[in-house]
Amino acid sequence: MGRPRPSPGNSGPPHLAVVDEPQGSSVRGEGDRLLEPPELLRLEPEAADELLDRLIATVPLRRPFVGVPDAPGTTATVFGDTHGDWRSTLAACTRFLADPGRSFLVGLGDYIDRAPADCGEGSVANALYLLQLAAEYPDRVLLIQGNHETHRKIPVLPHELPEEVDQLWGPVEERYWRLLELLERGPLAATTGSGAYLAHGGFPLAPGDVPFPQELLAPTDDGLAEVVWGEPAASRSHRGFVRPFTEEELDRFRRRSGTSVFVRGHDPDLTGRPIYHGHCLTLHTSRLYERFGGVVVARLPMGERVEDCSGIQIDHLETEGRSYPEPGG
Ligand SMILES: [Mn+2]
Repeated sequence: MGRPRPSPGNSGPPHLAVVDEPQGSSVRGEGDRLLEPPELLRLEPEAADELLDRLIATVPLRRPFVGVPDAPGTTATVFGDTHGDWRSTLAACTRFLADPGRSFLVGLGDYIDRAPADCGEGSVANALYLLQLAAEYPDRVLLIQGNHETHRKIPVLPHELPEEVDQLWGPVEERYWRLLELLERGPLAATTGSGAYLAHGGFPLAPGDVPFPQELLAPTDDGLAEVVWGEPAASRSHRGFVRPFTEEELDRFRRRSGTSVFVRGHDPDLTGRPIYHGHCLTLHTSRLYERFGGVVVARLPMGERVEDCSGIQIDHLETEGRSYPEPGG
């Protein structure tokens, strides 16, 4: 355990605030350890407040766009929407934790809301578990925001996080706001030196003359919506909130961003199915949607260049097709 890092502060909207660059130090104090989801669900209100205090002091505040440089010999475990299914999150994180020095963990957003019954207040447990990892491994873990994390900017339904917080620790609204603020510290999008663009839904459709990556570092309201709510025209689950992107638009975005493949979440019906000639891959990592394509994560090379989805391995997690006893039951 090292010296605790200074708080990134909260003087403005997280997306606009100055980033606290990761320093790589361990952030837990003496006796602190990674709390597993079942333990998180048993925390007393005071202990929950202490954990939130610690996370607020230590979870890195990212810029809206993060470029992860080449990291030869490493891979990233990339997971899609977990929606409170912390049992699947644990299975994904186990792969990362097996060798954190030579791997990365990237979440594509939507960590909360719609939790399975066998996960209890799963949004809270899932979020707090992942945030602990983001604090512990600041140079290895990225929690990209989905359209459920940007609820304050663009309201989403269902949004069950506030009720879950009340259910666990009583009606103290402050805890919900603190937890949501922590989830807002993740970037909206990232690229890897190996050629992947990572975001929850899409990319800015009309950046005009704004050069990459400025379109993501300071997104317009439309650009933000297109990144977190974006969907390909090839998806059957059109929410219609933003105009779906075409293959030609993705090709243009790939050229201007210097990336070759887009890895995203958001649309269950496309789970594990490459589209647009192998240049767009959608992941879901929740049992809620497993009927569409399973509970999957991707192994993304972080060193050698990936030209399309054929360079990315898709793994089905052991939670697929399973149900578990309800926690505390
Ligand atoms: Mn989504």
